[in-house]
Amino acid sequence: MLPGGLDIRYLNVSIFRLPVRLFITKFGSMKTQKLGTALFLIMLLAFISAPIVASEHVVDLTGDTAEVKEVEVTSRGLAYDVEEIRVNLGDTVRVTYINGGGRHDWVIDEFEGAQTAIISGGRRETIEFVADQAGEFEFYCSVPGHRQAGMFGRFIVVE
Ligand SMILES: [Cu+2]
Repeated sequence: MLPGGLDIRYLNVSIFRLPVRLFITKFGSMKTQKLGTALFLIMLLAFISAPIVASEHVVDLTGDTAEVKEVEVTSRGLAYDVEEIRVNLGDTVRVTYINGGGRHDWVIDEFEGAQTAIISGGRRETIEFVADQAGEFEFYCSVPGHRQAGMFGRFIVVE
């Protein structure tokens, strides 16, 4: 997903389809048609592989045996570099939020203490909380408009 909820796959379709169609219709000879087909296949491959290239950054701590589960989350612009964090029910989780620029925080509503202050770019803050309920939650930036712009991720507590 891109900021604003735009899916990169749909973006690729619209970017690639039009030039391919123009290319194929503009040049009618066999040679260019073959070239057009090859070009189309190359672009189709790019379209198919795009979701793999843009794979999510998941931090899975469910197999981590440390007493405190530690994770670093950095933001660049209006996005965190981590899209999903997985822990076990009852885990003590230590999150270090590193602000890559702008004014942001890192918050989960459902867990006590799962909230940094709003900090400036270049600063970091470490918080600790207990993941005392199972389920899928969302971490996000509470600065108005940022969550809507894509500054959020999943926090999954496995029972
Ligand atoms: Cu923010």
